[in-house]
This record gives sequence, structure tokens and C-alpha cells, in this order.
Amino acid sequence: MEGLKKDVIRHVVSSLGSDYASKSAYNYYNALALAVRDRLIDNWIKTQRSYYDEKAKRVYYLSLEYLPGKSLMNNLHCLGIYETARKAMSDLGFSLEDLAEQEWDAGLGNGGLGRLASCFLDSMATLGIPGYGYGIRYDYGIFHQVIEDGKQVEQADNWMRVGNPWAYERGQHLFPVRFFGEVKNWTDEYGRLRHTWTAGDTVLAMPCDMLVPGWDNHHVINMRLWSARSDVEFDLDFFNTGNYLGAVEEKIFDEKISKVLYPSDQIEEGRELRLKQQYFFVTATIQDILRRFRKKHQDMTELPQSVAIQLNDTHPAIAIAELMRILLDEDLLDWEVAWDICVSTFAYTNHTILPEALETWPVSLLERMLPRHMQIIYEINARFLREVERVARSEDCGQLCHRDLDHLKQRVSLIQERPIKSVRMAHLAIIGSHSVNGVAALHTELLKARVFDDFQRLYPQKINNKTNGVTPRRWLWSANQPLSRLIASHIGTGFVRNLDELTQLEPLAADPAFREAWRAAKLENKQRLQAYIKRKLMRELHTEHLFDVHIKRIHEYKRQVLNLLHVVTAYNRLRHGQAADFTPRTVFFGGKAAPSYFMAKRIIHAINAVAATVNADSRVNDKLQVVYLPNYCVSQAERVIPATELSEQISTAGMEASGTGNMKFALNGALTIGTWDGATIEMAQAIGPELLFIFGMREDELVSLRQHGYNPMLYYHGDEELREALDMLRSDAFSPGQHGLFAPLVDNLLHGGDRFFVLADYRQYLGAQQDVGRLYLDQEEWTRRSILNAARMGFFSSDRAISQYAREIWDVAPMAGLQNGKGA
Ligand code: AZC
Repeated sequence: MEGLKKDVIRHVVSSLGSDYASKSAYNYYNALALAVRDRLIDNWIKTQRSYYDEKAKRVYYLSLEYLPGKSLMNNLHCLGIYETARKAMSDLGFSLEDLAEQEWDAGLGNGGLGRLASCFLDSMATLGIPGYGYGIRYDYGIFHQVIEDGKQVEQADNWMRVGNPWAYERGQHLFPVRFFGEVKNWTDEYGRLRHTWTAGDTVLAMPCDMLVPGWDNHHVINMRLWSARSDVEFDLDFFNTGNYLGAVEEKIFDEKISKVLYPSDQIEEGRELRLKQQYFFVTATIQDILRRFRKKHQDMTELPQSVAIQLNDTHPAIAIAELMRILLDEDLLDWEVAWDICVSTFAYTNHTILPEALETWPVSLLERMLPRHMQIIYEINARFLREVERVARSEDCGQLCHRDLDHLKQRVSLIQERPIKSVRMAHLAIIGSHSVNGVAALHTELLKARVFDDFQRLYPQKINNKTNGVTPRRWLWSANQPLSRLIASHIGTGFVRNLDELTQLEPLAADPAFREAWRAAKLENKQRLQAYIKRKLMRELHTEHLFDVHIKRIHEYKRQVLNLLHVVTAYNRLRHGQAADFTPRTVFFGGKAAPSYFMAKRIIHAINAVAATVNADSRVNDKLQVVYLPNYCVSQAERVIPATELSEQISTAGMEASGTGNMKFALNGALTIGTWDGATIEMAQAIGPELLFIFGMREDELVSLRQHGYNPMLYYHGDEELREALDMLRSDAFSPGQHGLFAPLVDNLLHGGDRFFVLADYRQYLGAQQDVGRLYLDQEEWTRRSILNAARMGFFSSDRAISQYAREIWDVAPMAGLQNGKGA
């Protein structure tokens, strides 16, 4: 402890240039972070060296998004120095918890996809897999959400303003990134046509490394994030012509590339700068991967034996064309050889079946910005369509493909003709990869049967499932110390590395003393949340209420509106005195809406309007409260999830690819009210469906309802409570003086087809909520189920998910000496 204290003081003085006697929490947080980083860097260097020494096959995880959240607590726990740090900082006059609050969330992602990437890096580090995360170091992460007059207002997330003590910026290792320009043809010595791309503009990519430690194993992997740097300061011409300001302007323009994360989530914006970001990220990453590979290899055909590249969604899919370009134009390989290398190296994960999220880029834009890549994509397509023809005519594809060859070719082509001629990035990713995976069993089945059915027929081996998981280090151990300590006192700490060990809790569910201790841990977490809400929102929570929580991005398919209709109905019953047996509850909502997503923003407004009305109504507000948690983010989730008793997972069946919040809640002992969707299905199967509150129509039932003509008006007319709730929303009951404010929401349901079947599931949802309320009155039974939920969550560890990727997709083994935990 004395060593750590000394290091902290030294950093306050020599790294931060401050007086250690001036007790600034900001300085002491930074100094502690630097002292922790010192303890990581040696192991990071050793880890990187060992990969070379053992000629390990490396995994590169390419993701435009990461959501690491805060690093301090997690890193202290991984290093096993949490207690030491707590005591050391307390000696220096600080509470560790307060210091940790000084850190800004690294919000370099939108939601589930980005958080999954961060959980995966944690698992690779813990399992000893030679992995690297690659991404972009956005200067501005996901926007900061404030609620003003009930509405979402976006503010810039200037997370780097106060510096980032965790990152190593490596200004000496810059990689050139080229755009635009032209392609020249030439003939090589064997008479083959060759191509050279001479680019117009160049910018530079600077690596910023953030260290990702494994759990208690000395294995530290790297998350390398690229930051755009201009090359104009090296361009003497500018200075010679005296155009200093012109040069500076161009520099600023170049560095725009990594300025800001696109805040759209499952809606593609298709903006030119976004494509620039994607290519900027991809080319720098591929250059770095090949630089490392070439240190030990000359023969490019050995690449797939040494390197596995996982594409996190299609955002980095242009990497396929980029690697082809390098192999063809720089290494001068033949097409077939290059293509084999690509396909064997790449694998692609799909995260959504929503059609509006499937990326396409206009051919005209690609031709201008990346002319050589567009040529390559055309060539990939031509060869692929010939192959389709061959397979379709062959026996093994059967009549199915053959009958309608032209249509089949149009459907699978990389190029879509309408509404504008564009490249379908998902098709590029599928064709250029040896593995395409979905993220939960149902999602993968839907990929095979619907979204990519043609590809499933053409390549029946390619599409596979890897159900998501979450890291128990952050989402149980670090976020929920009260519960973790209780668990550890009964079964030891092995569960942090091997989550299956939680099954040892099962017999304890029958032990009243253990149940009481379990409830005490939950209460402690509820009180912590209470204190936080008081500080932040100046609201007093009732900890004896059932804490019912719906936090995730705001999206119509996630059906926050269904939850809101339940709240309004409960409000009406209480007002009308029809709810004598109502179990008091506080309903929490939280989540960001894409700034351009009108309906999602209106939903936020409606939730806040209903909250204001309900909370102000003294007839009901001792029994029902509604809280909107502004600026939902990773660190907020870490506070809220441990305090949650009821987890809302109520998406339209078939629409939520997996969900990962669902896993975090159950792991922390919340019971789930949910639809038969995403990974909630597999959770119900693992836990026992009777221990969750499952309701609503299933995916196949919805398909047939749609086919037979779904008429939401029937539900409106047939259900008095539903009608009352919708009419209130449409009138000004929640928006005094602003008649019609929420009419778009209601009209969308009644006259817009209710694409997400809110009305169809309303009555069943109410029934399930009634079951929840009733069960909550029986605290012994509730607690028993809560324990069993957590005990059966072992499968949903990201360690299990990453082990499957490593074995079944990457063919990568953990580093020797690390498999069983302790590293060398
Ligand atoms: C999300 C899915 O919506 C969510 O269900 C899943 O758990 C998560 O990915 C991780 O796999 N998708 C996204 O965040 N974004 C896109 C473009 O799919």
C-alpha cells in the first residue's frame, strides 16, 4: 500500500505538475490512474512479446464502436489491488468511490454492439487469447443526454477535455490513409493486367492504445484506437507558397475524420464522412496487422494460419476489399490466391435483422472516394455471380436455386440497383468471410430462414450461432460488491472466472437465512441508487417499492411504449380506485434516442410527461412513481442494474437480435418480464421458463398474424382500458395546453399499422405484470426465484462466448500457461 501511495503522490507532482498538498480529487484520480497504468504496462509488454515468442495466432476484433465505460474500478479489481487502493486513498484523504466519479465514461459506441465488443476484449484478456481490439478514438463519443421540459436535448460529449490517463498516444507510429485519386493499369512481366491506385488526399492515423487487463492473470491485451492526424504539417509546399492559414484549415479538415461518433443506432445515415471513418479505420488496421505479420513471415498465403479478423457488423466490411487490394496490387498475387486468403481470414458477425440497419453505400460515392476498391467489389461480384450460376445449376443446390436464377442473382448481388445503385455491405461481408454468425439462437435461425436465406442455400455451412455473453468481472463483481461478497462467502471467488460455478448457489435458494442475506444485498443496492437519484435528480425513492427497470436505447421495436401503456393503465386503476391489491412500484426508464429519430424522441417526451403527471398526483404517488434516468450510459447501468428487481425485456418477438442487458439483470438477481425474443429465450431455457414472466406472441405467431391481416383497431375497440390509455395519450391529459403532442405516437399504433405489435401484446403484458405484483408480495418466493435466476446464468458469460468463437471460428488457442488463470 505504501508503494501505491508513493506512486500516486509522485504522479501528482511529476506527471501532473501539481502540489500534492492541494487535495484536488481530479488530480488524485488522474495520479491513481497513472499509477495503475504503470502496473499494467509491464505485463502488457510481456504479453505482446510472448505472442511473438510463441508465434501465436492472433485475433483482431474490428469494431467501429466500443463502450468501455470507466476503467479505474475494473482495472483495480483485475489487478487484485482494489482493497489496497481503497486504503491508500483513504490515507491520502479520499474515498475511492468519489475519486472514481472523476473519470468520464469512454462512450465510443451507441449501445449493445459497442458494449459487447468491450465485454469480448475483457474475456479475451481473461482467457489468455492473443487478441487485439481495433477501433476509432472519437474526440466526441455518444452525445450527453439532458432532459429539458421532458424532451431529449443532445450535448457534445467532450470526454477527452480533461485528458485520458489510460491511453498511450503513439505519435511516432503514423500510418498513411489515402482517399480519392485514380487507378492506373499496367502489365506485369507475365503479361497480366495490374492496377495501381494513386490517391489524391492523404491523412495519417495515429494509434492510441488502451490496455485491457485480464482477471488476475498478468495477461494484458491492447485496444488500439486510431485518431486522425493531418499530414499537412509535413507538406513544405504549403509553407513555401506562404499559404499558412490554408494549410491549417486543411489540417483541421483532415482531423475531422475521427472527431465524432455517429449517434445513429440501427438506422444507417449513409453520410460521406461515415464512409471515410470506416475506410480510415480499416486501412490503418490492416496495415498494422500486416506489419506485425511480416515481421515473422514472407509468404502471404500463411496469413490465415496466423491471423483471424472478426468484423463486428458490416461497418468494417470494406476491409475485405482493402486486403484484396494489398494482396493484388502490392503483393502481386493472383486473384484466386488472394481471395482464398481473404475468405479464410475474415469472419463476420451480424447484430440485427432490421432492414433499416443493413448498410449500403452508393456506387457513385465509392467510385469517387475509393476507386480501386469499387473495381475490386465489381470483380468480386462478377466472380461470385458466376459461382452462383454454377452452384444453382449443380445438384447440391437443388431445384430451389435453379428455377429462378435471374431473380436469385439480383437478390444476392453485391450491387443493388434501386433506389440508387449501391453496394450491399452485408453481402460483401458474407461472401468475403468463412463464417457469418448471429448473436442468439433465434436470431441465427431468422438469418438463415429469412434475411440471408439465399446465402444459407448457397453456403449451408457458413451461418452459425454464437449467443452473446457479458463479462462477470464488470457486471457482477465490480458493479455489485454487496452481492458478490455474499456469493463469495459461500462458494468462493471462482465464479468470477468460471461463471458456471454459480450453480453452487442453487441449494442455498432453499435456505431462509441465505435468502435474507440476499435480500439485504439487494436493499443495500437500492439504497445506493436512492442516494444517487437524490443527488442527481433531487428525487426521493421509496426503497420498499418494487424497482421495475427498462433501460436501453429508445427504439420502437424495444417497445418502451408498451411499458408506458401499462403505467398509464395502472395509473387509471389507482385513480379510479380499482387497484386495492396493487403492489407499489417505481418504474424506471432510461435510454438515448438517435437525434434524427423523431418517433423515439417523442416517446421520451411522452414518458416524461406521464411521469410528471403521475408523480404529482397525491392520490397515487405513494404507490406508483415513474423515473426517467437522463444520460443512460455504462456507469449508470452499473448503478441501476444491481438495484433492479424487475427487468423489462419486452421487444417484439423476432426483433431483438440478442440483448445483453437482459443477461446483466438476471445475473444480478432481477426477475425478467419478457417476450420470447433474442437471448431471453435461451435464458428462460437455462433458468426454467416458470422462473421468468414470459408473455406475448411468438415470432411465428406474429408472422401469421401479419399474413392474415393485423388490425390494431380491433384491439382498440375491444379493450376498454387500452382505449382509455390511448385516448389520454392522444388528448392533452399528459400535455396540458399542448393538445395532440403525443398524437403521432397513438396514430402510429392505430393508423400506421403498429409495425411492432404493441396493441396485440398489451393485454398479455398486463396479465404478466399482475403476476409480477402478486409474486412480489411473497418475498420468500420472490427471493428464491431471484437466487435461482442468478445461479443459472453461467452460460451467459462472455468467456463462454469467446471460447466458442476461438474454437469454432478463429481456431485460436489460449496462451500456454494462462489457461488456468495465473500467468507467467
Ligand atoms: C445490437 C442488437 O440490437 C442487440 O440485440 C444485441 O444484443 C447487440 O447488438 C449485441 O449483439 N445491435 C446494435 O447495437 N447495432 C446494430 C447495427 O445492429
